[in-house]
Amino acid sequence: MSAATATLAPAAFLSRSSSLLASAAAARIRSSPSLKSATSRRLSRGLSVRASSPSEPPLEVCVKASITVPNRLGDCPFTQRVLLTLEEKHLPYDMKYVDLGNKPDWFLQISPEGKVPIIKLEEKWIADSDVITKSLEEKYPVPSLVTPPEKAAAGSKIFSTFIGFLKSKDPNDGTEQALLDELTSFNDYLKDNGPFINCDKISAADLSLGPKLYHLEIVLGHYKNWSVPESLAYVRNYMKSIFSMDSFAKTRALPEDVIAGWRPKVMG
Ligand SMILES: N[C@@H](CCC(=O)N[C@@H](CS)C(=O)NCC(=O)O)C(=O)O
Repeated sequence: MSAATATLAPAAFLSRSSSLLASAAAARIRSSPSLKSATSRRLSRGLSVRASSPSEPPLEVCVKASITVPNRLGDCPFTQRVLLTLEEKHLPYDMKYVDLGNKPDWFLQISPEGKVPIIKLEEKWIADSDVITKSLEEKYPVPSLVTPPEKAAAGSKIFSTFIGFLKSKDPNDGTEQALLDELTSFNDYLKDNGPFINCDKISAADLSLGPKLYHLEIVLGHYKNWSVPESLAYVRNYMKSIFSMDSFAKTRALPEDVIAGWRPKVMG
């Protein structure tokens, strides 16, 4: 496999400092999340027990490559969801950057639909962030990221209404209002149940929604000079909290990639 790879391992496996190692075969970056997030998370969620053994090899994940910087993670919210899940479960992983504009043969052989993310679990490549995150939860149940089923739909229509508004060329077609309605309903939900979807516990639904809200903020700001209204303070605080998590900072795309990635949808 000729893809550039980046190995990321959790703090407990590595020292606090990050180091850049280059090899002739691949650019291999080892870094660690700060101890701060793991410690504060442990304090707020109780004692966490590692489900994987430190001797287990890193999990292989195919991710979208950046189109603006070589050998860097690109702008796929579904990929970030999977990486956030790995980070929050303290599982080491190896990223293989895939140029989606020119998909290599090795990738098409393991991902017949040609989509990222895909992950190798028990020698089998698994596609789709829904399936992947469920499989990770089953195989590595501790720490649990399960969202209680009755809460799992909170905020789930924001992404589709965001895309509707982004693509719209008619300011009076109701797409902005549709997005505002969904954001308002999520704001009300957070007011009663927050600060996260499952009270004070980060869970799978936040790890799915967070990257989508990150795209929303960057793309609507850039293409429509639009931002989440200040009156929706619970949503704005939610976004701020999620975007400032160490795991989020470590797995987020560059704003330039997010803007470039959505350009065809805006222009199309
Ligand atoms: N439902 C899939 C969606 C994955 C997806 O659409 N990935 C995009 C990148 S963000 C992709 O690989 N697109 C490549 C293509 O369609 O050619 C998931 O949740 O993983």
